[in-house]
Amino acid sequence: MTTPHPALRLAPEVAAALAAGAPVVALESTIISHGMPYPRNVEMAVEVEGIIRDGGATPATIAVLDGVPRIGLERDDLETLATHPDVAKVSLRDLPHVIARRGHGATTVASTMRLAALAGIPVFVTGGLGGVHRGAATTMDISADLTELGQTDVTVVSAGVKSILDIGLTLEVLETLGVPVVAFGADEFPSFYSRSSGHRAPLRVDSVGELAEMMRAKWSLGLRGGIAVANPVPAVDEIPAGEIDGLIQQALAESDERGIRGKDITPFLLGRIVELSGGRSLDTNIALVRHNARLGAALAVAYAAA
Ligand code: PSU
Ligand code: MN
Repeated sequence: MTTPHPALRLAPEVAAALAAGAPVVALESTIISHGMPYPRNVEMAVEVEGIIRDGGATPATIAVLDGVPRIGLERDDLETLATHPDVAKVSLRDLPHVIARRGHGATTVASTMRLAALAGIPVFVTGGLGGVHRGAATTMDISADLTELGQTDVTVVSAGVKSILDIGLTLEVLETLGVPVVAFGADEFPSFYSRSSGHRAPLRVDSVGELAEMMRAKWSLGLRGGIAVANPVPAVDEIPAGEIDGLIQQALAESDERGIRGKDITPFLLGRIVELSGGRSLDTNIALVRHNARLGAALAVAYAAA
């Protein structure tokens, strides 16, 4: 077991689970503060922690509160993240600043991965990964989620990459960075709201035992970095690509018109897609996070058992 970094504050149950070598699943907080509207965000956060417990693992939602990186939160903390007017979206580059000013920060996939690794947690569940934005050839807008996957030893379970991003280029960058990208139980790489993306998944795995084996194989060889597990949204919950694509195009056009840039782009697009879909995209988003939580808990259990 890795000794958790002393700058982190671990919830007692998370510290106990890690010390015992019991399964723990990390969860991010940008999805709460900047990815979903209140009160569905906090309801989702509480429910997902319950799903992870039911799956036999201890949930550890990660955020920065009053400048302290926290691993495992209380209900009140989740409420703060969902409602406080001044919660920064904190990617890797933002961590020193939010800590220095003793602020609140919701962590993205990149910063959650790093804090999870510093705590000694190898499995992390989220909704969607950041990636290469459309038009990145001129904007150079590529999420730090990708570079973090290239260097930090945490397996991230998501529902793939949204088509607000350039999915093909995202897969190319992950290949360059040496990140195994695995579709779970599918041949096609999923696109978050949809089971399809038009891109074949680089790798396919059908059992959590094999995923756990991959984690061991990768890290025992000293191959640094994460594994991206893409878990397709259940068919009953998906919004077919043909239906969501028009809304995504409209949201992208509006973000261009309004000159939205950088870290504000993803939250803007997600919010607009919820509005334009009449709330349907939010239902799908919550359904896929639940589905990922079940897989992540099973994976954490399988990896801890080995
Ligand atoms: N995709 C979602 N919901 C989210 C995000 C992405 O469906 O909440 C968040 C995640 O925290 C992800 C971040 O790590 O957006 C990526 O932001 P950026 O592109 O600015 O790195
Ligand atoms: Mn960006």
